[in-house]
Amino acid sequence: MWRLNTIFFKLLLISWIPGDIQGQIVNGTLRLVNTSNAYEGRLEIYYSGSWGRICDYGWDLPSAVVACKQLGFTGAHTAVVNTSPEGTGSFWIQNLNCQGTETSLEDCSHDGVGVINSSYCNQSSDDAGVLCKGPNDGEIRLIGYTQYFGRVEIFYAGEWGRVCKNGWSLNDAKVACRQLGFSGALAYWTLWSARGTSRVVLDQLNCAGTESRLDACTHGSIGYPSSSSCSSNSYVDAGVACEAPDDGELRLMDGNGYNSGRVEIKFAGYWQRICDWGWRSSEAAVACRQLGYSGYVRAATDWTIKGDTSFWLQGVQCQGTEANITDCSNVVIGYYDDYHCYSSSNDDAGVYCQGYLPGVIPPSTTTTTPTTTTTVPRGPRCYICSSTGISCSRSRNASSHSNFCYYGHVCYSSAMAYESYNLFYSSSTISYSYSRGCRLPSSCTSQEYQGNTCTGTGTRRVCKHCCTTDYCNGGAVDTSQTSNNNRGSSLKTVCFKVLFALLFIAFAWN
Ligand SMILES: *[C@@H]1O[C@H](CO)[C@@H](O)[C@H](O)[C@H]1NC(C)=O
Ligand SMILES: *[C@@H]1O[C@H](CO)[C@@H](O)[C@H](O)[C@H]1NC(C)=O
Ligand SMILES: *[C@@H]1O[C@H](CO)[C@@H](O)[C@H](O)[C@H]1NC(C)=O
Ligand SMILES: *[C@@H]1O[C@H](CO)[C@@H](O)[C@H](O)[C@H]1NC(C)=O
Ligand SMILES: *[C@@H]1O[C@H](CO)[C@@H](O)[C@H](O)[C@H]1NC(C)=O
Ligand SMILES: CC(=O)N[C@H]1CO[C@H](CO)[C@@H](O)[C@@H]1O
Repeated sequence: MWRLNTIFFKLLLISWIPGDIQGQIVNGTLRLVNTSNAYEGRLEIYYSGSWGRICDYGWDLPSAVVACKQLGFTGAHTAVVNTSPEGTGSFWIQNLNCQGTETSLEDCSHDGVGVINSSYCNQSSDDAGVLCKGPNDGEIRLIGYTQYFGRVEIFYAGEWGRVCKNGWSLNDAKVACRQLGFSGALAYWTLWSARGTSRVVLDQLNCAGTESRLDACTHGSIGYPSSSSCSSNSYVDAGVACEAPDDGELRLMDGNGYNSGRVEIKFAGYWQRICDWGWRSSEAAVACRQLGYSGYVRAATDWTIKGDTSFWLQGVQCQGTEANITDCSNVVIGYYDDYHCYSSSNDDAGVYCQGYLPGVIPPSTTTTTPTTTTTVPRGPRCYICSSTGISCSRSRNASSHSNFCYYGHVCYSSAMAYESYNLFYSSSTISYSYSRGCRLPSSCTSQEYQGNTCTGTGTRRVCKHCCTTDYCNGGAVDTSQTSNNNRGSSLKTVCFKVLFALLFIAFAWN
């Protein structure tokens, strides 16, 4: 009997939902009209047998909180004015002034039911609306290239929306990355190019940088960003690159597969290019060291095969003794200028490293590319690049980059012509690539500076030259030097076959 009473009492409680007793709607009941989702819309209130509008004159967040709670939500994010689409018919109340603790709107002070001043409540606009709180609000995710690198989306009103770039800064990016569980932010973007198509829900973020979530930062009205700069049809997405455990890793691409290539660097889980602007022997030395080679042969600019991503780095400045590229100065991630680094051009930094990675010996089937040797004429002039087979499609004005002299331009008197051979080994043959141009004496590698340095397997030898005086010496391949085996450590055949297979898998994977 007692139990039955309890159940009956519970049923009674459950059915005691204000506004609907036995199917009859009572004064003060609220409803959301014309909602695009379950959490927001225009408000209507019931009095004397009919639904009417609520005027947005006096409408504020405490009132919206009361309205949302009355509707069964936990609270409100935004008090919406001039709600669209607008309502039709008459307003019931205006000038609501809730404290936020009331249980229904009619408990709040207002000008009286049906008391409407048309100076404030225009029949063809001025509807009050709400965007109420829901579960998972404020969660964020990245849409882009990797889990660390993308444009930011944030969850409100039951769906993922976009974050507008206005006011977006590194501090905001730091908070976003921390909220995602990463240690910090490397860079931020205010013009993410693969823009989102969903609704822009948040803008004017202004984080101090110490918050643990984006929604704890100062921000604009949730769901109602500044209309002038955050149009959903525009490129307005805020983007971030968050710190990843393997930031700064290097790899060689589009080279001989063993010890040469253009250099790519990984940040935010994503491989991108390094621009050759400012790329000299000291940077090449660090890159080769970090990659695990015993040394470097030379730095290369304008790598013939260009990368197809953007650049992560430009103008990095190394002493030459650093362990990692990221230990060098001027490592500014993600920012490069179109003047020095064109994504669509061959502006990739490259290296020719010395030796091979431990245990890696190229198979004897390595293709060799015989190169004709040419005698280098004397004089401080660069060579017309078309004769070297290196693309000359870009004609940069050498005088605007005092440190560099590009192919096809006349050298300054202080620059020197050079001719350089790079060795590609196999167990039975040596092949080499060959390039020439002009550069400042200070950018010759130490080996080049010493003149002829010979390396080889002992059966055939190829040497390279760099100018040691104001003009080049004879550029013919010098076969007179004794050899200096350039291979990595000699391991047993079985061992290196396994390692080579691993290397092959690594390259295929990439
Ligand atoms: C409902 O509100 C109207 C307008 O204020 C009032 O005239 C009417 O008496 C109310 N009805 C009830 C049941 O409170
Ligand atoms: C409506 O508001 C205007 C402006 O505040 C005021 O001048 C006018 O007297 C008000 N009308 C009524 C009927 O209260
Ligand atoms: C109401 O607002 C609309 C649009 O702002 C305007 O065209 C109209 O003249 C206004 N009507 C009154 C009565 O103020
Ligand atoms: C250098 O970078 C590699 C990743 O390429 C990393 O494993 C290593 O710990 C770094 N070394 C130093 C000294 O920072
Ligand atoms: C390079 O630029 C300088 C100054 O802007 C100009 O005087 C010179 O003619 C240019 N040289 C070439 C080869 O375009
Ligand atoms: C309940 C309600 O007001 N529904 C309206 C939603 O908006 C459309 C037009 O936008 C109206 O036709 C409906 O009457």
